[in-house]
Amino acid sequence: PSTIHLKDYLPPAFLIDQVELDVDLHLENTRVVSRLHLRRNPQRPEPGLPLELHGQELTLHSIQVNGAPFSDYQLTESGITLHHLPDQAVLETQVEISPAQNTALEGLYISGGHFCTQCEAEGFRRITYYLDRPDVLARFRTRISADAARYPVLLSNGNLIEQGQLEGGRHFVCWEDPFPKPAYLFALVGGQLHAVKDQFTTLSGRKVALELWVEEENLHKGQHALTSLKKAMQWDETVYGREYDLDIYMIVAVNDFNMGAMENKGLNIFNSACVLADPKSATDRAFHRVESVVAHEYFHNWSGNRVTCRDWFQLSLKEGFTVFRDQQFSADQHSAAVERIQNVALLRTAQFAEDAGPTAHPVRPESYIEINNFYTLTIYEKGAEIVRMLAELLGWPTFRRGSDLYFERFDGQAVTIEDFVACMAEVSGQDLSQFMRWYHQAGTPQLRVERHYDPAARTFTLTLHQQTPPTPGQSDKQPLLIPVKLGLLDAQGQDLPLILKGEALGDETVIHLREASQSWVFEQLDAAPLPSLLRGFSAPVKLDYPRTDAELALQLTQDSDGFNRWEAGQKLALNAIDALIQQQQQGQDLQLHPSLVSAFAALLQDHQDPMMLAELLQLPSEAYIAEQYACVDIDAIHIARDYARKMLATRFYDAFLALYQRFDLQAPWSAEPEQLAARQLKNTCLAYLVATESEAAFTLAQQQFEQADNMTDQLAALTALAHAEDPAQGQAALRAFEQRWQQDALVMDSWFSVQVTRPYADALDRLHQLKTHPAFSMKNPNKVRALLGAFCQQNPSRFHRRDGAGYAALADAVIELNQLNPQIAARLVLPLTRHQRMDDHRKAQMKAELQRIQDQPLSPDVYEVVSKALA
Ligand code: HT7
Ligand code: ZN
Repeated sequence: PSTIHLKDYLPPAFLIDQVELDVDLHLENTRVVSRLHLRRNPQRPEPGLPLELHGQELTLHSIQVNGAPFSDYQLTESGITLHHLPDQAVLETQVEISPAQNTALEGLYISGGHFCTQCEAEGFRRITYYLDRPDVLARFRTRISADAARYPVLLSNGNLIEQGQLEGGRHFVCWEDPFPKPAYLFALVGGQLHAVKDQFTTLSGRKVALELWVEEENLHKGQHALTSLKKAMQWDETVYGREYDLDIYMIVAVNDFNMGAMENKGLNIFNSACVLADPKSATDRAFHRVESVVAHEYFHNWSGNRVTCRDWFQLSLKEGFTVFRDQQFSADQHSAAVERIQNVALLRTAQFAEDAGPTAHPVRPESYIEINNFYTLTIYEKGAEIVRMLAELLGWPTFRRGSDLYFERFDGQAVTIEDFVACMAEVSGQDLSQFMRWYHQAGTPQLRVERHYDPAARTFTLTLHQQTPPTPGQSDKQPLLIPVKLGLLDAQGQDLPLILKGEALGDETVIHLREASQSWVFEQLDAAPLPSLLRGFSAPVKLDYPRTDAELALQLTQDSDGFNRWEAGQKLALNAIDALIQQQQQGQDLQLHPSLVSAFAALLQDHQDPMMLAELLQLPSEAYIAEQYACVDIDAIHIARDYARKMLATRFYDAFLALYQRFDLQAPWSAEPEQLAARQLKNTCLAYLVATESEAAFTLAQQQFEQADNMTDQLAALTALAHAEDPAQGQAALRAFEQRWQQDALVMDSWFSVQVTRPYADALDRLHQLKTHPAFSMKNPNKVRALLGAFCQQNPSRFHRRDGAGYAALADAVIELNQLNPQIAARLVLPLTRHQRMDDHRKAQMKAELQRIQDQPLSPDVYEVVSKALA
């Protein structure tokens, strides 16, 4: 497979002003007629350039130019090159495609008997020959015809302009999208669907019809998405001044989908897991996911659709900015501190691991083989952190002026990350050239902290050293501009006034670290303060900041920054777990460090915000613990964390029980924030209670399982029972759950995941059994993620079994999926690529499985990932 380089970017030889598509839908042989209104691109004045159209798995029937047959072309596997075209032309192609055979779920395919499309990044070329690149923006008119009884609903982008009956029981519709768009935003749906409808009135008084199209049996699961959509529409008007532009906004739910959702202009297509929710069948987490994904796709209408990417190297231009926007939205709807904690937890486990592994890449990559492999946590989450830092550096009002300028200046254009940052530099007058390194350098910077108090001078000197480790292809790293938000705490944990060079800065400030090492001298301090650094996680860095247990305990209970309170608790827990790991490695008896016990005592006494308390009581995940070590002892981590959890559960059994019983178990479900927080905290307590493996706790879990009127409580109880050491504890509940929910594909996903995340030796046997369950299918990405993804990513001690059977199971699945769905196969294989910090025995086994995959005929998607991991 060939590598595509950013440095080779050239504008297209032709532009397309208008596209007329005629799609005649049939399962096996859909006919697509496309008429492209072309003209030469003035940006490419070289004489006689041919037109190179992309096309994949298309059967070509005919080509005409300006109404006459045309034969001056060459056909290849990846497209068609047309020579000696006039400067302006209407090019008509007729092709045939087979949606029923399309298991890759890119282009036009079938899900649950409905036709649907996925065109980002390069799916449109599987529908017709086209300039399938984001810098070619055209107006689309789409005529769809299909069997009227089987596909009564036919949708595409824009406004419905015509419809009617045809012979042979067929019908047609015609849609026109007035906004020029790149082909990746094209969408088409055909099926027996039903709509939940609503309306939104924009700030300027326009009425927008909102339609959520689902299968009939899911109509009752649609309200939450529509409510979320209206909240998002209003939020974008209020916070970013952005109004919706078409008269209709449609969302369609499909069961087979490679990712979460897709922001096609006026016709979003969603994975049903990210749009359907009712309290009986969906957890609070699922409700939150629906709200944030609906908002994310809606926000793309400006950050992505109205202003799009020049090329796929600029992907984070739309994704990083849009994730930042959806995070701001969620923070405004819920607890801002808890939202930040959860986002950072994901970043620091999964994105930091990606940035330290063989597939590490800059947020603006230089090259790729398969663009689908670059829809990564780095592009999305680290990209969002970069935008967050910009907002922090500029301050919100200036950042907002920069965003207004960006949308105004580039509306209707395909642009670059430089264009975005240039707007921010222009409105702020700041030189952001050093800041651009965040986009170009891969790897997570490390910040080392030194502190010195001078009692005679009453000054406190804070010194920060930054260093970014080498990553594949980038050995030398330059210092970054790192915004560090901080406060100084006194002995009681109160914020001290900050005075730097005689200037009073209030309780909190943001210092700008630019050099490899830099110092700040804070004045007029009567005693050594405790710095509260990187408040709100103001930059995506690893902080090496040694503190005593007493200092961490002070921050945990007193820091005015919610994020840093949580962070101090995590650090205390990491220290205690590290001590347990060392005790094991030295063959000593395990003894939990008293500082963590005292921290839990303090937390459980202090009846604070229940949502925050539920977060504070969580121990760091095994994945995050593993992130702390250059050589990972996977078994020791599992044993140490489990021991700490059980010790805390036993020591505080009564406190957890009292807290658990504080909540009325019979209270009917409600979406109110207090109820949601209560469920979070109650289920955190239940997990600790059951960790003691006491009969009384199992009885509580059993009662909750039977009485719950909502999925959050039911699934929490099921998980507690099914993750007991004795597999018999969970058997009855698992069977009852299966009986109750076997018709609900989304709930069955949770049932699969619960079983394979059991942290015991039988988890892999369960995985093998469940692969033959009638509800499982390798062709459905949600099922693959629920079973194989959950086992490999959420059950580290079982995936990394010493006998290598976990690795073999993953490799077998990747080899099978490589044929069916390369995009999903290339994502699934990622846990096998994280072998660098494993012990030699496991490293060798992981590499052997990667080699076994590499020895197969591979898709470019899997080839790219596996070859990087073996390099
Ligand atoms: N912009 C979309 C990214 C995407 C995608 C979505 C569904 C299936 C395949 C896909 N490939 C790329 C989703 C988003 O970030 O909003
Ligand atoms: Zn997105």
